[in-house]
Amino acid sequence: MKDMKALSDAVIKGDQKTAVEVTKAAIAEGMAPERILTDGLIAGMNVIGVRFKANEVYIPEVLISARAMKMAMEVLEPKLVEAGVKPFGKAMVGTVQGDLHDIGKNLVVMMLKGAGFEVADIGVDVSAEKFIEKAKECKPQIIGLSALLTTTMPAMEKTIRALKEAGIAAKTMIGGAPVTQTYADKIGAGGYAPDAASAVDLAKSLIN
Ligand code: B12
Repeated sequence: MKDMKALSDAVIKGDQKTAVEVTKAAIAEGMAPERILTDGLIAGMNVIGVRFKANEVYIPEVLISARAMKMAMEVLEPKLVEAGVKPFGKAMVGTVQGDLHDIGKNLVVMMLKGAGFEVADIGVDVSAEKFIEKAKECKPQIIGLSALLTTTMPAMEKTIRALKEAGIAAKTMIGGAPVTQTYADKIGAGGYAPDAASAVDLAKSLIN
């Protein structure tokens, strides 16, 4: 049986080729897709999340690891669907209206996927109306809002208010360089996280 440590190590190192090869070999050997996902891919991304929070690795390493995970997921995903494996939770993430910054938002999306969430990335410059429309379509448990400009922070408040008024039951979480816990409390967001790894912990705590 393929050793899942080899897969998690490949994700940690960002070694796409090995990650894909080990995933294919494990599937060929009949290993349960859920085990490949949990003990291999998610385990590797968890390590990256912990190191990122501790400033032991930086954005480029996270992106490279996420890319290796993504390539292996392309091989594994049909098997997970066949096996009826349910995602850990459903999230939707977007950058609010007027704001085009997406590097941080993309990292949050990648880390959530790495933690086993099914994630709808609804892009940048997303109006409150579009958040509502997409939430009705995707039915997420968690909605993440990102803003990098002080001038677009009020769009977070507007969006959260509009989501509540539209009866969307999902929990909201916000983030981005100018955002704080105090601001999250002020606008009635479900939570705030300072980085992508903490966003995963927050999303998990919000759905539990
Ligand atoms: C890259 C960048 C750009 C790129 C964006 C490219 C892209 N595809 O994203 C470009 C060149 C397009 C750009 C444009 C502008 N920018 Co700019 N930009 C930056 C810069 C240098 C880096 C931002 C970044 O990507 N950081 C790295 C990521 C990983 O960090 P992050 O976004 O904070 O995300 C982390 C956390 O915040 C958190 N997080 C993020 N989102 C979320 C969401 C959730 C739900 C959660 C839980 C967590 C979370 O997790 C992430 C990962 O750990 C910053 C300066 C800086 N050092 O922050 C300025 C900065 C944000 N920009 C600024 C400005 C002013 C602009 C412009 C107005 C410039 C202009 N005059 O045209 C335009 C605005 C365009 C627009 N309408 O959005 C200012 C904002 C000042 C302010 N106080 O509002 C900054 C701070 C630069 C400065 N010092 O003046 N920018």
